[in-house]
Amino acid sequence: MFEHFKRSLLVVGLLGVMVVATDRLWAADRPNVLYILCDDLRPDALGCYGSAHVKTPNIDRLAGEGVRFANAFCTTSLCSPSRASILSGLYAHRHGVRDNFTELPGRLPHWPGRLRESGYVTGYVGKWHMGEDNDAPRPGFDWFATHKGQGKYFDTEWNIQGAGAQAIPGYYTTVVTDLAIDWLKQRDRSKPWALCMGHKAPHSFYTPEQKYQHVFDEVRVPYPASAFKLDGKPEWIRQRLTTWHGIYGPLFDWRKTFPDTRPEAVKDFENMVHGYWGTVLSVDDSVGRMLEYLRSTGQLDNTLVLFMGDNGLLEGEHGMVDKRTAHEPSIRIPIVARGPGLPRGKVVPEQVLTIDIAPSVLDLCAAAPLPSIQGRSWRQMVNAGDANWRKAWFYEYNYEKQFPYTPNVRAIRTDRWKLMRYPHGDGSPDKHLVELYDLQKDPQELRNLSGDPAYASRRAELEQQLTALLAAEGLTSESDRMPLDEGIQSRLPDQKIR
Ligand SMILES: [Ca+2]
Repeated sequence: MFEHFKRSLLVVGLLGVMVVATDRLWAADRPNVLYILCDDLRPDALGCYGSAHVKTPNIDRLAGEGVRFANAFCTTSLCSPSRASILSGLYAHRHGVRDNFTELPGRLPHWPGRLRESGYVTGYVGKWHMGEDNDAPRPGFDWFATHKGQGKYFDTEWNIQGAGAQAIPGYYTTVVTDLAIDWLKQRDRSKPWALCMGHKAPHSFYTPEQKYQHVFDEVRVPYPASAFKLDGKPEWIRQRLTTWHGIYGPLFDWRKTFPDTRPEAVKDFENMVHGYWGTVLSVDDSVGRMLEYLRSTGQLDNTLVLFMGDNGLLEGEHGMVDKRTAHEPSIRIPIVARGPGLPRGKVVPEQVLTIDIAPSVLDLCAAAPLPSIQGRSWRQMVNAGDANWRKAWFYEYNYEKQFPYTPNVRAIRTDRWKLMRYPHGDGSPDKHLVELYDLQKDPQELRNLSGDPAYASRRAELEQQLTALLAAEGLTSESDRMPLDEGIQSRLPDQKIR
């Protein structure tokens, strides 16, 4: 009897060693992955990126204990195309999601799917936003919880694992966090996990939680100076001022009577920005809850936590709201990462892109890379530097008939310069003025140098470099297809796609 008990103890002991060994294996080169995606989050709405007003202690802590990318960009500043780029490592012209109504192709390889093939259990919870009317589970995930379209800040109808839409009462950011933690509690514990959280916040229409509705009441928010410095800029920027995407327009419904160019109408703009900031406070609470869950379950240090936004957002700069253009506020995104394989407390100045996320995550998790993608892993660059890291890249956006407020855009951004072209779409010469900025001397893009003879050779050089970058990806004036630019229109977008 006693011998049997001793043998049992030995077996239990051995099992214990095996479990510990498996845990150690994950900790060494198979970290868990918590990926947190925000919608339309400007870096400067976070404390760690310099916000004077929005307090985000949890996201700041993540940055302080990990890596903060100071120059991170999206390759197309539009929700669905950018989300598809983050997942696949491809530009929009390759993955094919060119507007907000196109489904991610089911057979397109993406990084969570590749992690699943390499032995991870994978989950997705939150806003997916590729394929507007589809809330069904997508390929590559063991567990999938989403909703149709944009979701709502309150009482969204969730479809969990394809069980059918059912409203869950409460604030979106809180509910998505509850669902995420519930899944982590009941997941398959025999494997490392990768969980993607898609926040709705801080996407318009900006509705903060009740407790954060009045936090910024005393903060005055004027239109930015660049809104009044439009001399030397293309005419379409002036035409945009009074549209759905201009500062004198409806401001996503914050302004009831429009266009309104009166100085006192800035109050509507201020209210809009206050609302936007308020939604970010709840995101920070969510990050805090997730980090505390990981810490309290002993998983914080073997989990790669990656926090980012899908695209930038114009908040009055150049008289614009929304995104889509290649101006700095439209293309800048926050990326903060913490975990195994990454330094602590480092700020990375190199230019990194949405398309780098897939190869970087797979690299950090020792999973096989995705074939023939366009992004690059920054793991080595972040840790040891990389003299060959990119110094220039191109940006692409295609004119949308449903949102006729931005022309076709092909732009190049180097470490110092930016040149934006607005192709007409039929191969004929560009009809809009080119924009050229010296980002070192003029980071706010106030002075368009494209017509200045002193910069003629710089302009020619950047135009050639842009053509070469596009050609390297197979995009020539014949093969780079885009819609015909039908000009800036004053009509509002259809009610159901706002
Ligand atoms: Ca977005």
